[in-house]
Formats: sequence, C-alpha cells, structure tokens
Amino acid sequence: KKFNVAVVGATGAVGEQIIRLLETRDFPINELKLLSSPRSAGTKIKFKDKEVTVEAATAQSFEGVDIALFSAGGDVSKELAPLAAAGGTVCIDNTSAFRMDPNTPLVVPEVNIDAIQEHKGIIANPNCSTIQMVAALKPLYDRYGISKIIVSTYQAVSGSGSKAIDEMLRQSREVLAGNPVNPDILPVGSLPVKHQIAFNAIPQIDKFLDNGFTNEEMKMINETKKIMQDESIQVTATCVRIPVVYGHSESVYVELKEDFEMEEVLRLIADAPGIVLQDNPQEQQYPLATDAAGKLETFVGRVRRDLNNTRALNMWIVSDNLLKGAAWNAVQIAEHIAQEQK
Ligand code: 11C
Repeated sequence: KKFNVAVVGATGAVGEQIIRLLETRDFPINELKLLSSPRSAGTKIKFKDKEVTVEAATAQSFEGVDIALFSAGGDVSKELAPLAAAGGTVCIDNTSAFRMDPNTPLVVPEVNIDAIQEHKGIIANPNCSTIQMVAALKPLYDRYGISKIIVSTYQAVSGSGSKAIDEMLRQSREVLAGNPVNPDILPVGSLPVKHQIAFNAIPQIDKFLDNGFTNEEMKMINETKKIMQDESIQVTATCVRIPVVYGHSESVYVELKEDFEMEEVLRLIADAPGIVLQDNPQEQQYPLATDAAGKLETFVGRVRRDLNNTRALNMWIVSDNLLKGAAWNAVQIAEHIAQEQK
C-alpha cells in the first residue's frame, strides 16, 4: 500500500530533514503534501524528481491524508492535529503539545514501540535531548533497572531553529572582527533578555518554571519517566546551549538497581538497536557532535564505573538533534505505522 503523507512545517529545520528522510528511505508515498504557515506558502521543494509547492496548512488540508508529520510549533499542532486525527489521519507530532497527555503515546521506537498500538490519532515524538538519552539507557534499564539519572546537556543551536544557527554564525564573525555581537534570538526568542551564544555556554534552554528548572529540563525529567513507563526513576537535568550547530551531547550519571560487570554493560550498549558504542580512551575515541551530525544513530562513549557508587555509571551520549532527536524518530514511527497498515 502507498500512503498520502503530509509534512506540516515543511520549510522548517526539522521539516526539511523529514522530507529528505522520506525521500532517502523511499517511504511508500502516493501523494506528498507539504504544508506551512501562509508566510512560507508557495515555496517549491524538490522531492525525488518532482517539485512540490508548499501550501498553507488549514483544517481542510488533511482530507484524504493517511499520515501527517507535524513540526510547525505547538500552537499549530494543538489547533490542527486533533482535527486531522478526527478525520482519520494518523498524526506524528514533533512538538511538546501532546507529549504528556495521558491519551497520547510518547514513542521512541527502540524503547517503547508497542505504545503506538494505543494511539487515538496522535503519536507524540519526544524532545531531542530525551530521545537520545532513553535510547542509550534502555538496554541497561532492561537488564539492571535504573533508580537515578543525573544529566547535563551540551545542546546545539539548531535545536532552537534555523535563525539560531544564523545568529551563532553571525556572532562568531562579529567577535572575530572585534565588533559588538548584539544578541537577538537566544536563549529564548520570546523573552526580552538575550545572551551571546558565540564562544559561550548558556545554562538556559526554554523558559524557567517556578521550581527553578527550565521547560527543557522538565521535558527530560517527565518524558523519560513516561517513555520508560516508570515513575520511580529519579531524574534531574541541567540543560545548556553551546555554540555547536548540529548534535546534542550529554554527560549522564546513571544509578542501576543491580550490580554489573563493565564488560556486560559495554556489550549491551554495543548490541542495542540504533546505538553505536564509540569508547576507546587509549585511542582517544569517544562520540563527537561533529561526527554524529548527519547520522541516524546515537553514539555512546566514556562509559565508566562511578568511583563512589559501584552500581553507577558515567557516560557521554551524542546524537544529531534534528535526526534521531526529531525527524528520524518521527519517520521511524511513520515506517512502523506504514508497516502495520500494509
Ligand atoms: C532545543 N530540545 O534543543 C530543544 C528543541 O520540545 O521539541 C526541541 C523542542 C521540543 O532547543
């Protein structure tokens, strides 16, 4: 069977990657609809040997659409995904709009693909920094159980969209030329205070909540428990934006519930689906954002037993935030849906 597929947010950083993946994966498409805000409507995008004209997304856009992949911001998803779902479209939503809704499965295929069975028209794609962490920790969770995770992230500017990439590159040139940087976008476009990202590290991704954590940190905490289906895991996170274009890196401390042998831990990680173990300190081999950029896998290295807690590990987890962290995870879910309806 071939499917009518819509990409909502087709001109955005994630939308572009979704379109490229549908093409390279040779997704079984009958008709491809590319949708956007009215501002970007009319843009022409090449798909295989055709040019597709982007249309403004409306409630009527989803008639006859089997699968829609949304990445046009939470407000667009909140407005249009329920309408599309009511009309029979399976919506895979990249925004945070429905992630914590108890009726919406939150899916990382390598971790909880069975959850898609429970969908009621919308399947949520988790936050990028959550996806790569749970994908890497899943084999350890299954074998030993996990009691606690402490994660610090080093996140690429592309997580904040194409404008943040431009801003980081522009500021870098200004600094090198000895000019003022005039921050304009980061850390949060809609807040009045801006900070320099070039040659800097900003310990704020998204807005702060009253508890002192940011939204990004709370996403990592809440989404991890939902995806792992385990509210008992203690998770704490500090999310930091750094001047890298593609690829989020994470320093993760994880306490396991059982004793472990390092050899087995390394084997479990190396054998896990979608995970590449890159861990050879003697050869100075470990995951790097520059190597992970453009790849579909999640890379794990610097795996070592903690010196104080013998049941705990430290590790370094890196993945392309626009691919496994967004577009690829969504397309993987779409491939599962397609497989089921074949
Ligand atoms: C970032 N993680 O790196 C964010 C971007 O909830 O899908 C993704 C926001 C989300 O800024």
